Amino acid sequence: MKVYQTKELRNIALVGGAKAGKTTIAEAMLFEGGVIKRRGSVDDKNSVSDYREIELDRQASVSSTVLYAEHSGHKINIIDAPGFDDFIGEVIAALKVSDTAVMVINSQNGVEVGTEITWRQISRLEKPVVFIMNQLEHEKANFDESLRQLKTQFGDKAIAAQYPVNAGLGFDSVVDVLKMKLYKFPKDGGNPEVFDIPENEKDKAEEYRNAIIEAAAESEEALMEAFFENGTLSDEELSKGIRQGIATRTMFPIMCASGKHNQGVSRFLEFVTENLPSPLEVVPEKDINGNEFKLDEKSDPVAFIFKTAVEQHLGELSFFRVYEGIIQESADLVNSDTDSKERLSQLFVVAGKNRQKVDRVVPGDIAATIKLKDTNTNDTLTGSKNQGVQVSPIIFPDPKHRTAIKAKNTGDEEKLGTVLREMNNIDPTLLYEQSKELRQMLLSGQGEMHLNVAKWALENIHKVEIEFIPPRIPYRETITKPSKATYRHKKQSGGAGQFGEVYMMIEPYLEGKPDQKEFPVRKQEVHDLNWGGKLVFNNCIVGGAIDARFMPAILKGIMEKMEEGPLTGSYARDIIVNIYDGKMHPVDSNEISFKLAGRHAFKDAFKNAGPKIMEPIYDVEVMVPEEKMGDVMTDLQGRRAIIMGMESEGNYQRIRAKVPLAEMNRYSTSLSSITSGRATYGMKFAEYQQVPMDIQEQLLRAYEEEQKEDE
Ligand SMILES: Nc1nc2c(ncn2[C@@H]2O[C@H](COP(=O)(O)OP(=O)(O)O)[C@@H](O)[C@H]2O)c(=O)[nH]1
Ligand SMILES: [Mg+2]
Repeated sequence: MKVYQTKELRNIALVGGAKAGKTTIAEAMLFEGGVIKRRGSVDDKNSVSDYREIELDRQASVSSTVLYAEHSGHKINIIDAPGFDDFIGEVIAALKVSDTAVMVINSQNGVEVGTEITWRQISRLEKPVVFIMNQLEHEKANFDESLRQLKTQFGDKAIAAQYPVNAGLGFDSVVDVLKMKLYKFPKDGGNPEVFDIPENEKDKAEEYRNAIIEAAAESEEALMEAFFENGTLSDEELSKGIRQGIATRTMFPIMCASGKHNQGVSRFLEFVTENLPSPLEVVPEKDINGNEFKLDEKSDPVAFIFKTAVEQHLGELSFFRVYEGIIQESADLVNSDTDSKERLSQLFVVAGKNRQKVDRVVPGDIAATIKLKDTNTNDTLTGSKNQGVQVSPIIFPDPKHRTAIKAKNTGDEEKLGTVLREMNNIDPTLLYEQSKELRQMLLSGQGEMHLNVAKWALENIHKVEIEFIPPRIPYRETITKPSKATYRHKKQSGGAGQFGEVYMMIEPYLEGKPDQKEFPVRKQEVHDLNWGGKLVFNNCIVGGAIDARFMPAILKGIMEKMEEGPLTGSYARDIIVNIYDGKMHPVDSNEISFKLAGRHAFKDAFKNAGPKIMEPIYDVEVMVPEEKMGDVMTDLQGRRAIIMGMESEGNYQRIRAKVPLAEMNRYSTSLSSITSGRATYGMKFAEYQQVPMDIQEQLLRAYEEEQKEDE
């Protein structure tokens, strides 16, 4: 393959709602761009992009696919991203290394949930945008309404560069107001015939052209002046203005297509090469210290891994974009994140499962390599002079959906852990953790579909049968008032006996609370508990009633009970223990005896100290379309939420609430059904709070049942 220079590259991400036709358009681009000889389709399960088994099964993209096309001396790198919100991590990674987001709109539906969700990510990353209005040959295609929705949602920066003359059944022509020509597409795609604009379309074409000229003029002072002077722009000025306007996000041009019939796609490729910014013309990427990358070929190499995939018969494939220097085949680089040395023994340009070897990759280009030892997504590889430089990382979203997961066959448990670790390397938004506290393995991701896809892969690819079960809630136990207890451990059977007796007073721990006065504290230990909160252990013994050497054993006994709280077996926290008296036996007293005495005294004292169960409360933030706000609020209130605030943001309301974790099980699923998938949310641990009395009763009963079953 020809080696292209940086200025001959275009990096685009195909994004937008599910089923808009991104993968279909990608296929047509590859066909028009000379990469494939035969155009496959999603429906026939033979597209280049949706080739993974799971994608054939679901007939939808679940991860992004890196592709390319060649067109009039340019290489266009295309990342076809999935549309469902569950796979937003893939979208974010694709946008990160792309210079322009190509947002595909289904002209039957206009702005959809997926459009809005993707838009938020594009805006956050401040990426240039162009739209493709797709499916224009569909009988329900409605260009004008879709255009109106784009303008309402994204402002007048969304501006038509083409419009269809005959959208709907029989669609075959568009007026292109950049070229001021009519393009007529053959029934099944290929090169269009180009005509002068017919008389009856002239006024409309002029109107659209003037609008886009005006928008282009706004991208630069000099163009604005030329526009005021001449009332228009020359073709050359217009072309420059559009490139700049796109690069600086002062305009979002709209192009037309029917991906399915390969209509409009070759013209779109031409538009990409002529009007989209090259990697040199967009806001430069930065390292973590804010230094900009210059895409200089002579510089020491810097490459960023934005995606990792496992390919059959090949192993791990690492996709990277180059930000400085030229990467040669067999380059020896260093991973800035792990300091590991890596050799890039082979370099590939990739189109789905097809790969072609190349021997160098220039700045701005995207390629892949295999067999890296210790490099994952979000790592930077550099030459020795740039060692330590890190490209600012992709910020993946926090998990939104969590479940406990269990291997159906206990023998598979270890394998499950290994496989999940591999899966996390490939998909950083899929997280798992072995929770010691909950005695469960937890799997979290972006939504139910995301986790179901993971389940599919576990069962069908890795052959581990699994089951999803509700995660336990990490309750905490504490006390609300002081209480005393004594316990004598005594055992005399045969040989050496056991004896230990402990007098204990416990009280709630509160920050800054002075010591109790009843028993002067002689020695104090403050323990920060691993699970949050404190245990203060006061030795108040006078006259040597218990030897100091037994105190650690007493503490150990208490700690054991703190780890498995008396109420529900959850961790206990925020307690002060005062050991104020006791008894020893000259022969029979030993550590074991005092440990047991400490443990039992603590348990008894705890039960009379107004014990309370505390539950984790999360800060939840929901972004919901205005008209669904009421329904979402009602649902939240049913979940014991306390609403903390509401702010409007465009057509959306941002609701902030504090909600008990116990009430958030499967929230993503129900929010999605309440709002037809139009809302998003995030949640973060906030604090522990006491559970209401009735719920405490339920939990106590449930624990009792569980204990009985275990016996
Ligand atoms: N009528 C019509 N259907 C299309 C068009 N483009 C895609 N489709 C169909 O829409 C469905 C989803 O297409 P796909 O490319 O997988 O969409 P993606 O989810 O955006 O990647 C498939 O059944 C396609 O055949 C189009 O231009 N016209
Ligand atoms: Mg797709």
